[in-house]
Amino acid sequence: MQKEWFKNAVVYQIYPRSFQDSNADGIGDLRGIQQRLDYLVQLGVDVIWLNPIYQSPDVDNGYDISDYRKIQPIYGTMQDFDNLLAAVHQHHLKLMMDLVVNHTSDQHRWFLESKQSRTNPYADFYIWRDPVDGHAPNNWGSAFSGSAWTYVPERQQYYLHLFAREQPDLNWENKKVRQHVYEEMRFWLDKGIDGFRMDVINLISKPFGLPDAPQSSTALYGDSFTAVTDGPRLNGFLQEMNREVLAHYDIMTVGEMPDVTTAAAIDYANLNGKELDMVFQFQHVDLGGNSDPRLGKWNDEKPDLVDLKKTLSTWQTRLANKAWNSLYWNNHDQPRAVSRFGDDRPQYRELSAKMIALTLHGMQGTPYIYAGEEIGMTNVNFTDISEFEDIEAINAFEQLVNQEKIVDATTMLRYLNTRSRDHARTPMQWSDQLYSGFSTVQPYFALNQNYPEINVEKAKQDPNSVFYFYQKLIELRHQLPLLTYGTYQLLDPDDPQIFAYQRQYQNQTLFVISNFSEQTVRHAYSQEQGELLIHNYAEDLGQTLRPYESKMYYYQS
Ligand code: TEU
Ligand code: CA
Repeated sequence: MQKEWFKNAVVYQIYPRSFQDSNADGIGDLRGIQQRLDYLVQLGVDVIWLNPIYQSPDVDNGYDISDYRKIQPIYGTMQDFDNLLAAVHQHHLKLMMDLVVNHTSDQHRWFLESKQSRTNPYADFYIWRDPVDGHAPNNWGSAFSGSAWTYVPERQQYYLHLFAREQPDLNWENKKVRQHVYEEMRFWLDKGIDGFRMDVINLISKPFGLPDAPQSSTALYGDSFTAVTDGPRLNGFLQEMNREVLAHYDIMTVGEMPDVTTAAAIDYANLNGKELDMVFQFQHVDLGGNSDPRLGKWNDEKPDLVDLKKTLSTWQTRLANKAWNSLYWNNHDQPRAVSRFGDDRPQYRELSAKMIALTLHGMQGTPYIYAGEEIGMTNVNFTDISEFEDIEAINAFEQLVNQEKIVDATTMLRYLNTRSRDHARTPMQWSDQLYSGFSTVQPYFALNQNYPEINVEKAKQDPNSVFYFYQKLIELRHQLPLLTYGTYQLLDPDDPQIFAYQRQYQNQTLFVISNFSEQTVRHAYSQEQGELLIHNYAEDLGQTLRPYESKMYYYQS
């Protein structure tokens, strides 16, 4: 019997270092998470996804793992982990861990040995190539700026790193690498965890021959993601991983896949259960761009609503009955949902946070809530590059402003204030106490200074808060099979202000109608016999939608 529980589950993503500090060192930890499980039960979520908590030099906040079987000491001990897992299960929750196996840390013992010579047992665990004309083997660039190749004199060769030089890519063509990875996975699965989120898993199969990537005339390097995404052996690797590991456990899997298309996702998240349960696609979060390709994701544009409607609807309709969608607005790599897709000005923040929540949670797929999204936490307004903590932002500023001089500092700060990952890493806002109840000492990273107004304690005292709206949406997903199994049809695709769609299942129909604008608009979707299930204003005026108003009607014929 094909497991189905992931189709009804709602996932809550916790960025451990920013969630709850329990030992007054200003850094979130495992015991802190355990203290907050009752809160998650009250919200109503089913699964917790933890970003990496393994031993790491923290070059990329834990996405550079130096030992897959040790807990990063700042988060606690393996006993703390075992206690947390037991407590999660006692609260009838599930725990999904982050699997980072496209690369390791350069401090991992496999790499420390691999780089010593061309003949040691780990020599072929990474992607080593001879120089070409004294230079890097091809034109690939790193996602964190600079070349994707670093030279090691001991071997007189370069090694590949699609991310930081401290994150060498594993050689998945080597069967020993795959077997070692499967062993690390079994170590955690045998402890009883309930699934894996798989980091950039569609990058693990590199194109044969490592050919040059497409390179715009003005860019310093080629776009390695374009060259590497969905490589020739990816299906084979995922099917082998499924046969050898995943299929032996009742778990949930989600593959993070930058640049993945619907066609590829239908393969990787196929309902036949032979690969992964679902993928994280990026097409909606990558909307908005600029004329200069050298700037990549850095711009200050809001996504266009018509583009957003078409992108999300395409994923709904093309995967229907073939594969399963994940549903998300943000995560630890994205700016805060209400700032990016809503309107975080005080007069509209809560309304638009509820509106975007309803819009997403009415769709087919597994919803993911990023810690703080459920109380409408917002982006910060950083004023200087020294306030940023993330390697991606710091390196991009250095390369684009100081080295290539493509953009001035003020403009780049505006772009970073729109898209930087740092916005997702400010500590969780629990109360209006000093340090927002996150810690009793200065947190490792800046708190958003609006925490006295935006925090869990305040949200719990307001029946119309974003928190209770999320709680109701989660409850509806658990109650209405239509939300899980219903068909999806976008309505009025070209309307520039309203996002409206219809779900149908047996004799039931659901309408979701959201006004993404600050104008009052009229709509004509409601029918007399419809029941208003959830609504982000106090009262329903029927045929009009006030600024950022959203409603969900339910009909049984
Ligand atoms: O992210 C991969 C990824 O594509 C994002 O980093 C993307 O490049 C950008 O940040 C968002 O547009 C995963 C992890 O989620 C991220 O935190 C890690 O930094 C990265 O892989 C390397 O492990
Ligand atoms: Ca701590």
